[in-house]
Amino acid sequence: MHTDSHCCSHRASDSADIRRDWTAEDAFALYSQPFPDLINQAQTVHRTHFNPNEVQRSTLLSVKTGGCPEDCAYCPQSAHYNTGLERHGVLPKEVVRLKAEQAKESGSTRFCMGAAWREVKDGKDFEAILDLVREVRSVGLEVCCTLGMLNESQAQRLKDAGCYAYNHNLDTSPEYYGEIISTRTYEDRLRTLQNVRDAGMTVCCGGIVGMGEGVKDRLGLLVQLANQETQPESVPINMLVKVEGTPLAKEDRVDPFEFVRMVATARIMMPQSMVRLSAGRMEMSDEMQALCFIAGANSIFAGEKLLTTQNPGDDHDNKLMQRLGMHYREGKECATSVAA
Ligand code: SAM
Ligand code: DTB
Ligand code: SF4
Repeated sequence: MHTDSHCCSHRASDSADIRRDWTAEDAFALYSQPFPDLINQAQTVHRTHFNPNEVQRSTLLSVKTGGCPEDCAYCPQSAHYNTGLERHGVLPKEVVRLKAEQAKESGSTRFCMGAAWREVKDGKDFEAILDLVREVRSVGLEVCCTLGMLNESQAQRLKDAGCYAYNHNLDTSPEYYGEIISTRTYEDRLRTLQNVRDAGMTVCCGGIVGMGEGVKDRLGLLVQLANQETQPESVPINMLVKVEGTPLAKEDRVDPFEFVRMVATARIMMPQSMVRLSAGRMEMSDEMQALCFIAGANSIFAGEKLLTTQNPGDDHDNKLMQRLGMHYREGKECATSVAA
């Protein structure tokens, strides 16, 4: 039976069924099973740890948009590509508070603030972000930030301001990484993840499917995530949003079954993590999303916008939940359990 103890994407402690010695062969053996066997295994694992009918919601807000010096080939916010995006500096506190209140009102339990930075730099902008973290925390939402690379003291200051989780994706396998990003290394990413852990924040770390990578790279990412000393509490699985002007704008469409296989494999390898069905839902049919939930996805981004691109919105999502007889996770326990 599932337990209800997984408030706010947080687990109290790892249990014995968490393996951290996955090999590429193990992952491939899971992934390549006959589809019904794979789904059955993933759903069985899912039911052991979670309510299979429940989905948690997070709301994203881009608090600093565009003009990023990194060259991530998928990203509309990179200054290396002309995507026609309107840039803005760190948003005022009043604007962010209003968005956070609306997010809470609509049923989100987590509010994730993103900045198009390569790394956090000490100074005015970081002080403004710390202020935003305190403000959103005071609304009674779990706060998550995604700001690029962080050093140890910056991670500690974020944590002390009330930031609960930090999103920092590995995106793909170490082998394929250089095809997608040249301005930073896999090791840079791992170092920030360690700083986040050491500061006591929870880790949100996942990747993107559909960037021209092979199955080996997708599974290489999952092996990296699952073999970490502590598995990430949240694992966002994004399907590439193809944005005009980026080098990946013309990539082939991902086979929906391949994507569902990826979700199911993530669920089996990281049994206690929240698996978040992240970017790309505009291109997914309701049936494909339902398959992802059955395969163990138990979180989504809510609202009409991700950071800069479109997302299905509450009306659509609420209808889907209703048709599936599923429900959203309530946020009440959350606000008390993460009191700063
Ligand atoms: N600049 C910070 C960083 O890179 O960590 C934070 C913001 S960045 C936009 C957050 C994540 O969004 C990226 O790591 C990537 O996985 C995801 N992302 C960005 N553009 C995407 C796209 N077009 N499709 C799918 N996921 C995307
Ligand atoms: C994640 O893995 N996906 C979210 C969140 N973490 C920050 C971001 C998706 C961004 C999609 C492109 C955009 O809207 O700019
Ligand atoms: Fe986009 Fe983040 Fe890469 Fe900057 S670092 S280009 S915001 S994904």
